[in-house]
Amino acid sequence: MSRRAEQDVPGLVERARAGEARAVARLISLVEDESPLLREVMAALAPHTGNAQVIGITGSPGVGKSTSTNALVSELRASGKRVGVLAVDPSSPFSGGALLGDRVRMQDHALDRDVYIRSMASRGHLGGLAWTTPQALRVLDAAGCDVILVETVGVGQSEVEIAGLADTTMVLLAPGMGDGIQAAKAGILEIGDLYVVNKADRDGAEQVRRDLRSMLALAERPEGAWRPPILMTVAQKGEGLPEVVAAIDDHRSWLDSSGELARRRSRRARDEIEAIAVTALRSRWGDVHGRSELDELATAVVAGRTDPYAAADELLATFTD
Ligand SMILES: Nc1nc2c(ncn2[C@@H]2O[C@H](COP(=O)(O)OP(=O)(O)OP(=O)(O)O)[C@@H](O)[C@H]2O)c(=O)[nH]1
Ligand SMILES: [Mg+2]
Repeated sequence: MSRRAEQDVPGLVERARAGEARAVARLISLVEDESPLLREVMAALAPHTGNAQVIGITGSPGVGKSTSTNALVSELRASGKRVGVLAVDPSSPFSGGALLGDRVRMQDHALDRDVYIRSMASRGHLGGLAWTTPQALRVLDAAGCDVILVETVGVGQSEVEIAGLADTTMVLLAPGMGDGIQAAKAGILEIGDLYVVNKADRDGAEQVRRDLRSMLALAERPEGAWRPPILMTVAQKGEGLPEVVAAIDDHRSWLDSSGELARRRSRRARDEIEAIAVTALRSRWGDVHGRSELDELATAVVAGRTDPYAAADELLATFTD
């Protein structure tokens, strides 16, 4: 793509909407690079978003997220859906390569025009997925993806974040990963809309399912609340995947009928606005002549010349000037 074509935002958006993979790739690169063009990109994309169903897939390293994603893509393609896949690595500062999905590449779908696969780092100036992922989702959504699968490894806060980004969050577990009892600790019991025990061909899968079922049973759920199902799969062989797709569809119907879809999406938009606003604030407080306003105020607080409340007021006042 010529330099000029790379900068031509309306042209790029038009080509991305027509399903041109290179234009989609370029737009996502602009997101990753936090390009100054992003503002224009997001404005051009906005009228074309809101159609894609976003499915988060999370779980410990090696449980089979990429294998399951690959198998899910096959199922979804069989029903004629256009699919986007984002593999987000919240910890890596690198981008563009195969990060997650290293062990299993999704080569089955490499030549399919209606599947768009991308690995992405989340440098996260605000940490984790907050900044880049929602914008990459917008690109794929506007590019006409019916479903977007977001694979992210469940470490630290990231599984909680993915729950904020997705319409449906699928938590994967597998036997032999110490997942059974760990699940409670990792906080995954609150975030799953569906639970999948993968590697059902291995010993211990049934035990993981039983443990999970008894832990989920302890959660109090109000009348009419969604009750997360537990499914068993052998992702390598595609076994159990049609049932997973059916459960995703059931969850989608519940999201629509309960009004939860609208609530989740508006919460997501709120988080996104907040992330952008906070980033803008932070950049205003950034270093000016080697020392930031914030540093000056911190020094004053430490020295007892002012207190943190007054300092915060002073910081905010720099915006209304
Ligand atoms: N026995 C068995 N092995 C599986 C199954 N699904 C995946 N695997 C294997 O488990 C390993 C890890 O699979 P991945 O799909 O790469 O797992 P992942 O969760 O994406 O891994 P990371 O991205 O590194 O966190 C691979 O060697 C897979 O072939 C399954 O159903 N049964
Ligand atoms: Mg993977």
